Amino acid sequence: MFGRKKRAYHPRAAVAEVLERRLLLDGTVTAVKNENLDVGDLDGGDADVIVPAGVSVTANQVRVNQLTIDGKLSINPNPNGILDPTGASFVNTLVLATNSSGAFTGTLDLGNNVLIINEPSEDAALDEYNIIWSAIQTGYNSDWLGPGIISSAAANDPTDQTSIGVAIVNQLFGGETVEWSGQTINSDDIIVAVTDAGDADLNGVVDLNDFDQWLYGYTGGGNSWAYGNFDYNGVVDLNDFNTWNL
Ligand SMILES: [Ca+2]
Ligand SMILES: [Ca+2]
Repeated sequence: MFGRKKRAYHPRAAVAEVLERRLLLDGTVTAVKNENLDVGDLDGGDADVIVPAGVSVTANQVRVNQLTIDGKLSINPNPNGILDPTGASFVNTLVLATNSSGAFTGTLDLGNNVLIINEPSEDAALDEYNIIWSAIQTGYNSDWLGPGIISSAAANDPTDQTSIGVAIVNQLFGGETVEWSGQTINSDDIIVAVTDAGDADLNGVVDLNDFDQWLYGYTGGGNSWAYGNFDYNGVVDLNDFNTWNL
């Protein structure tokens, strides 16, 4: 479940750092109401972070155990571009709040960055993947304005050539443990990446390998992003091909 190396974690330093930025740390990190609170590098180790409703927080990246969002969390744009590991966030659990109808109320803006979610098993990965898919679908259908999982980089791209891809690692790399965006990740982990529309295999470029992935989906292989479903509907079809061909 934890494919990457254990990170050094210094609780006292983290407390001082967090308090300085007007967050509270008492087992969980809870943002107080403060518009556009920028917390910089939010490397909380094993801590949990909660962004309550009505609160907006920005960070360079978020590396914590559980991340719960009812308000809005935005990852600052990474100046080195899409798929640079500098802005990579990783969590063990992501919870985007929903209302009583099941609609997402929380918003996660990935900017132009990536998110890795550690999963302990294949079943857990599938359950979480379906939720993440729904959250990105909600974001996509809002023109990336939210709620759900969105990308301000995609929203601000006048050519519509920026999107958010998602895959379980085993959809792209089989059962291998791989290095991806600077992290060692396992086959059950989930990767979410702001990348070029049509980048099925999430390597940051759109090429014939992505066409092959689309063709696999088009001929019945599956309807995930990794198999060419780039518009988050139920099917892989020529609209998705046209996205690849942008
Ligand atoms: Ca690609
Ligand atoms: Ca589609």
